[in-house]
Amino acid sequence: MTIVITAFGRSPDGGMGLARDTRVRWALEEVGQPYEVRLVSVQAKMESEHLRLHPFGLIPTYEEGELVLFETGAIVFHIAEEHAGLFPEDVNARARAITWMFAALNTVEPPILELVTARFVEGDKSWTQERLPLVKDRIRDRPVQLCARLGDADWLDGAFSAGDLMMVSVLLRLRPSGLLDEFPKLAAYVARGEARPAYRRALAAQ
Ligand SMILES: N[C@@H](CCC(=O)N[C@@H](CS)C(=O)NCC(=O)O)C(=O)O
Repeated sequence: MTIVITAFGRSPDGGMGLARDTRVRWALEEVGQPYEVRLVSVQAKMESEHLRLHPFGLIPTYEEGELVLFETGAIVFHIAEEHAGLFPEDVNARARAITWMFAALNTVEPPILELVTARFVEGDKSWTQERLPLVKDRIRDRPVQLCARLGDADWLDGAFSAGDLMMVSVLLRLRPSGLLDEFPKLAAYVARGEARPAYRRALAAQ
């Protein structure tokens, strides 16, 4: 069954792989599933045709026959459940991989998104320069803790999993601010993710 995802025709980051369709493309590449892409514009995503797929008018969406999904966490979870390669076979290891997916999306990503908002949405406000250092300090706690957990390992819990795919995708959003490079161990972890052939194919397609 053909898999169709949506993405922006013109990505706001100019192709740095930060738009969230990259996560989905990466997951599909890791498990070797071909897919098609339907490009949507910023206007079209708020029209009824797209809102039928995504109630909040965002990208990406995922269609596979009758199944329509939104939210990258749910989409990558589904891909990992359906195809070998992103979840370990051991039940406990699989549960831990899912835990890392949630940690990436619920614990690590929110303060990073706050920085994106502070820089790009509120960047012209008089109080932004005063606020930015506070926002950055709130972000730093998580990378420090992640570095401690990662230690000298390549991946968060044994072999590469959907947990790493999501964590690397989230951490990539730190790079434009220079914050990622403050944590060489984490920067190396992200670089290992980016070096994976599946990621390179996903980025090239995006
Ligand atoms: N939590 C959602 C977030 C989706 C999201 O914010 N997508 C962005 C593109 S990366 C978007 O559509 N932005 C357009 C907008 O905010 O209007 C997910 O992980 O899928």
